[in-house]
Amino acid sequence: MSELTQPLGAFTRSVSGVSTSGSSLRDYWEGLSELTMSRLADNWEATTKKYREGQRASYFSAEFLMGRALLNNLVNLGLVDDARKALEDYGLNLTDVLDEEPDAALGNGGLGRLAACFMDSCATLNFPVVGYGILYRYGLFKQSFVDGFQKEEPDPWMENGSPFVVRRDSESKHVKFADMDVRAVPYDMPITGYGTANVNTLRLWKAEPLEEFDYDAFNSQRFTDAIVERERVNDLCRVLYPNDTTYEGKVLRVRQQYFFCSASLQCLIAEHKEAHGDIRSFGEYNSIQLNDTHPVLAIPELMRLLMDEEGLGWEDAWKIVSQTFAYTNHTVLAEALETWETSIFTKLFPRIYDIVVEMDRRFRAELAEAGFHPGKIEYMAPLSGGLVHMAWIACYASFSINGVAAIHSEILKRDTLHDWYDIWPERFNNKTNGVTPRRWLHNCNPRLAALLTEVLGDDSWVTDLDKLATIEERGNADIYRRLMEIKAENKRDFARWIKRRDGIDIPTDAIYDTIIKRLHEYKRQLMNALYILDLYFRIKDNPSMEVPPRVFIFGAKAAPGYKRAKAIIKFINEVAKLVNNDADTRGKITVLFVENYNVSPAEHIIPATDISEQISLAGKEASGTGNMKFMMNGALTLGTMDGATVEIVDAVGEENAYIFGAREEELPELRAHYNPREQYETVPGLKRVLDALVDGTVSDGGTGEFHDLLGSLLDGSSWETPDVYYVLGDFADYRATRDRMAADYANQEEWGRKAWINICRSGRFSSDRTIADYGRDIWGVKATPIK
Ligand code: 6GP
Repeated sequence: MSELTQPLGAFTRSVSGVSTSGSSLRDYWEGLSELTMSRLADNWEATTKKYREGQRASYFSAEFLMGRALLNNLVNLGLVDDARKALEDYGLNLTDVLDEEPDAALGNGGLGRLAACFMDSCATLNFPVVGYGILYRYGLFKQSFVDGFQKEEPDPWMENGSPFVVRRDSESKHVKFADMDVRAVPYDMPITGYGTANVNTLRLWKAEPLEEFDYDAFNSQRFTDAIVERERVNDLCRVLYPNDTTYEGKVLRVRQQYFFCSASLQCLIAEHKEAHGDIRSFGEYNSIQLNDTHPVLAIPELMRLLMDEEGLGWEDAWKIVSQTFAYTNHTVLAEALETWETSIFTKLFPRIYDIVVEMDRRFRAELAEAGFHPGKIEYMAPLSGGLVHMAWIACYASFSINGVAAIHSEILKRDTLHDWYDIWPERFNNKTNGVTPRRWLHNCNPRLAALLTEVLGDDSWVTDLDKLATIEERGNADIYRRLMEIKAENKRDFARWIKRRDGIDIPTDAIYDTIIKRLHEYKRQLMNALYILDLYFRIKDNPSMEVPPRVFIFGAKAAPGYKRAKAIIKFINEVAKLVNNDADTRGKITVLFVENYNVSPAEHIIPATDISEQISLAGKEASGTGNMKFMMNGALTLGTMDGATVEIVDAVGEENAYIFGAREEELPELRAHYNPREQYETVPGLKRVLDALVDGTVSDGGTGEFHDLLGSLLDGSSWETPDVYYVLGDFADYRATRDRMAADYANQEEWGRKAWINICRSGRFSSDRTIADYGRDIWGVKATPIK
């Protein structure tokens, strides 16, 4: 009997309220989760106490795409084997129980998942860093396909509470808007690290009415008024906005941003005063990292708190503010630089608006004094054209401004934030993203993890991924063969998983070629689908054509209001229907669009993948982090020179990756002479697949969406140049490179060798490296182990 059998039974009975024999899998999940929480409680408290004493950092983010917590915590606490045995004693298996956990999908994509990897690394490095965000009731929508179209449904991820969040009533704060007062209640999530006793905190705020009911209204029969008011407050945290680049529901969005920034700052100020007495030293002890512009309201809010609540003057407050904030930009897409109508500010928080006005006045004066051109000042000012420019406020107030991959940081300096770079070059720096090797290698790919541990002789790579570089030279034919065998077993696991989840059969003896990321035109999932359709036609032309069997895997959500992205989803599903059901291609090429893509599906897909598609138009993908996860798991990259893929290629060498397409620096010249109609006429295969959009080969269900897709590629419109993302321009090279890559797969030993090199050189893409860089260069924090 496992040491955990008795306590597991007790916790399960207590959550289910019945005997263990009557408990459901879900009850066991909850029981095991509660048990896990009980094991980390003391260290969590000790860590929280200890961090309050010294230099610390806070990570402000509107999104944390955490995924599941239980396995991660069991691994970190060293409890996996005990838990497995304890469950066996009740006739259950761990995998089934883990599968009961809903994903905490409190983020859209890259930026939110990055925040989650950062939390993991901060804990593992014993860094005094707390994450602050919002406890959304509904995470990113649940996606299903109905007749190939994306349908969205709410994702209530913790309707009955969650064992991994702890409500801390006593630390509630009061957040005031001009039109409502709310109570901000913190819900804390423990963040365990690997190989450490430290337990860090992610603090998520929930909005509640100050009083459950307005009793006057209630008693005077205005019952509905009381309810309405209550619901207005509850609306605040109801839903995560399902957009990662543009925003809707503006007023509510701004309200959410202010809400969590204000509550978090109040909390930091109170803690600072308790530890150090004097508010004036706040900036010396605190750094706040702004995860894109969503938390930028923290800047005027900290000014307000320092002046109105702490009694400082503008200069003193500004000095603290400019010691405190650091800003990370996550995209160069122009539509993502948030601006808000000033009317939203005056309506929600006139005092914050006043502060922004004063910030604007001072900024303009400073620049005028320094002799800047009035036109430039007008462009850069926090307030202009009736809008508040959040990114400009961030650049003005922050001591550090960083991009998330080398090429991206260069583009920021050259284009997006060029004017700021001119004035404050010393603020700019690069922090190439990373991913946690715990979740994305050790936990999701146990077979590969075991091989790495065996070859290295210990598992120190789990917290020091650079160690893998030392075993590269031990690669040999036997290792490459074992690597390919592990991949094959992972494919069989994946096939079983998708069969069980969605009832879909896929071949396992095939190349798995994957694109998983938000659906966006710049990421060019459309180019991928066009290739598949072209390959389909080529096989139809010549049914005896020798092709290695391939499974093309897609996973993507489209923002509900992003029509063209949804049209691309429908198109991919149509291509899947065509290809999967044709006798000439069945078994040779299979298209699988994994519904409701999320963190947990990624953990199954990535270890099984051979080819990592990173095919954005060069210059558009800030970094990408999926590219790193694939590399660590031995997939080879098929990609453009974009984002962090550039650095992956730098690490492994062009000969160990498949690179195609226009380079970012070539594009202006190429664009100047670009004519997509000419591509359509001359590039082999292109005319046929583009015609297929509208000639009845595939159907958009009478919506006209495929006509629009075709039009966007060939003709553009009055507001859009044709083929903005150069799909037809890069197609020929993509096709040739992808064909070559598939052919190369036949040489398994050589493929295994390349995969090995990719794995062994993935060290610099560990988020431990990234966080060590942030800690040293920006936050000035040190490892603070409690033991
Ligand atoms: C994403 C970027 O698109 C992606 O390239 C990057 O890897 C990721 O951030 C993490 O840095 N951006 C977002 O998710 C976003 O919402 C506003 O940008």
